Amino acid sequence: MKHILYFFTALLLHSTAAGAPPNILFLLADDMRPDCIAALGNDKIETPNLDRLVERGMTFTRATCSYPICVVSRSEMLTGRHGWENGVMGFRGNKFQPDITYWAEALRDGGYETWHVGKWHVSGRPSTRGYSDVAGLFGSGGGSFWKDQTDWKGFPITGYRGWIFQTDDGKTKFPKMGVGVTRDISEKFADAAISLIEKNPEAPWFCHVNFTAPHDPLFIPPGLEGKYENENMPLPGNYLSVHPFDHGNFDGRDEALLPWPRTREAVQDLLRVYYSVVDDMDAQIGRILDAVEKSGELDNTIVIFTSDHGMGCGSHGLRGKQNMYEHTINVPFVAAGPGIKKGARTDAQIYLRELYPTTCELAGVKTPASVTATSFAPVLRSEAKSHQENIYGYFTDSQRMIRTGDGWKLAYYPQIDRWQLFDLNTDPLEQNDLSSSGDPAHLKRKNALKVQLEAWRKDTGDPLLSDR
Ligand SMILES: [Ca+2]
Repeated sequence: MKHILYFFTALLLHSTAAGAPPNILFLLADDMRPDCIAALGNDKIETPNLDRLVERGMTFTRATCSYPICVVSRSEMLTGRHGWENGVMGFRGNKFQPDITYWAEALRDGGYETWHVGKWHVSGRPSTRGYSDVAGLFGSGGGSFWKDQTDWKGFPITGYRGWIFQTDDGKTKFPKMGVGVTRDISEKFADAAISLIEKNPEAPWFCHVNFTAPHDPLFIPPGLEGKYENENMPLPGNYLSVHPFDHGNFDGRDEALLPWPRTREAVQDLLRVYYSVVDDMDAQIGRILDAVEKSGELDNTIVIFTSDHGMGCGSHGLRGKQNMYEHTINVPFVAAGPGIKKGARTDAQIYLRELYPTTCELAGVKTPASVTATSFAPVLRSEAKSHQENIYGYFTDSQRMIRTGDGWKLAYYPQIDRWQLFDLNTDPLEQNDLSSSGDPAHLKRKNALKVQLEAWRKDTGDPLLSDR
């Protein structure tokens, strides 16, 4: 029956698409900086499986998350809408607006099997957001099984407290698989993804795998003890012990994970464990890719690897996300598969929420009317070199940002009326704020970007403007 249904759906929706619709394997890291893939220039970390993906596909060096916390970034991806448009904005509202067609719903309605694996961090359940099957679902609700835990350095855990593996309806919990993040959790997510891929259905599939790595709490994964040493961990080029001003999150949860000031030793020790967790996730991604290959579907599968946002890890004196700097607003982003050029790099500016219409286009599935994001499939097909002229970022009421295609960035901190202007072409690490340099050319640039940022905020309905 399933195949008959698929046949008719396929006739309706794929009649103009060339060849069989591709499977889509979406691998999402959690809080991973964009500079943690060996093949992209980090010789202190080992990521052989992501390296192979880089060789097989296209790397985006300016893929961005728009809003650097988990829930908002993921909600943008699932809806193909900006947070101010979908209702989940991390402040002043965290409820999806009605009449939204979700990413997996669109693909399911287009004839796809839609699978969810791993962390569930948005409202509803996978089955109410369009996923036809789940495995290794990890979500909140295990409080009664929770026992106090500390991370690798003995710090009491604040992230994923009482999260637990469970069924889609949340009624059955699996405490034996661990409560909260465990040392081998990436392996469990990979096991679950493999169990779905091995079903090898006739219909094309969309497999959405949400890892928790390398989000805190951090522990050295099994088998990696001693692999990374503190003294070999280079400090980020823009390391500072303290951020020069309160960017609006000094008292946030993430920033409490590392004492102020951030010492060199503490940052090195953090990176040692953070790299270990990325290394382990890479190995688990390798296992998932092996399973796709074994199923005979690798050549017809689009593999996308990215993260929901980046992370401070000592850059600019910040431990956490919740900032507009490149290490955090940017994400690692690699896509490989049919029609995508091998070993390609692009600096085209894209948003994570654009994955939704992009995958619909690649799958030959109609993009629903509720989606406002734009497909960057032309870039993936090497038909276009650029995409978004400007990228805009936001965080609560405290940060707004514009980054232009020619490499200028203006950040605004409304609560303290402070500006930062960076020329990313000459200052990619954002160490030289030009906003009050006294150079008339910089002032002219700043004013031009201010006008564009203000216009964007007005057009998209920045809730902060309604306070005026
Ligand atoms: Ca995250």
